[in-house]
Amino acid sequence: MSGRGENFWKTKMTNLFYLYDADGDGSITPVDFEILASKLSGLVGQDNPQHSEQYATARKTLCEEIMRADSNHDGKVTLDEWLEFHQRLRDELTKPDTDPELLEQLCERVNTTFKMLDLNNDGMIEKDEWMKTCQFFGVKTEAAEKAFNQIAKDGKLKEDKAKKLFFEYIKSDDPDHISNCCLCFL
Ligand SMILES: [Ca+2]
Ligand SMILES: [Ca+2]
Repeated sequence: MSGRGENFWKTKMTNLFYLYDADGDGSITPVDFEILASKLSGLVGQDNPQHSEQYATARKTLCEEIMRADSNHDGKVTLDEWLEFHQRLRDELTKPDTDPELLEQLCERVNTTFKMLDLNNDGMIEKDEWMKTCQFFGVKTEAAEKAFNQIAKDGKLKEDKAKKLFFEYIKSDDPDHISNCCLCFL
């Protein structure tokens, strides 16, 4: 892998780390998920109790999946642990015989984030949900719109497509790869 691509990948994963570190204390802990989830739920709207319950479950699952990166089990994911964890994921995804258990975990993670955005449960993310989330994560409107038009079909992003993009995102060290616009559901 070239030095430039490697740097790009590392920067990308570092930025993702800081998105999850919602309280800005330099590590990812379960507290960060509470903060993120409550901010996000305010954004997409939480008007019915069934949604709130699904949301709480999704938050818990996502937290468990991400906390797998805590290799020394001290309850915190540091940036080093985070980078090591994703490096391992990337290596596995690049192999022709990816470890099925790991693949299952990754699917769980992307399904969960997807569901958090898909509040009406129709298996798709619509443009307004996408735009709001992008805005929340500081993606510029123009970039968010362009990205959505590239990855969505008939104005909707489907779950299977999101999964593929997510796997590409973990692997890709190419700044121009389309998956790099998908930051907001990772
Ligand atoms: Ca934190
Ligand atoms: Ca740790």
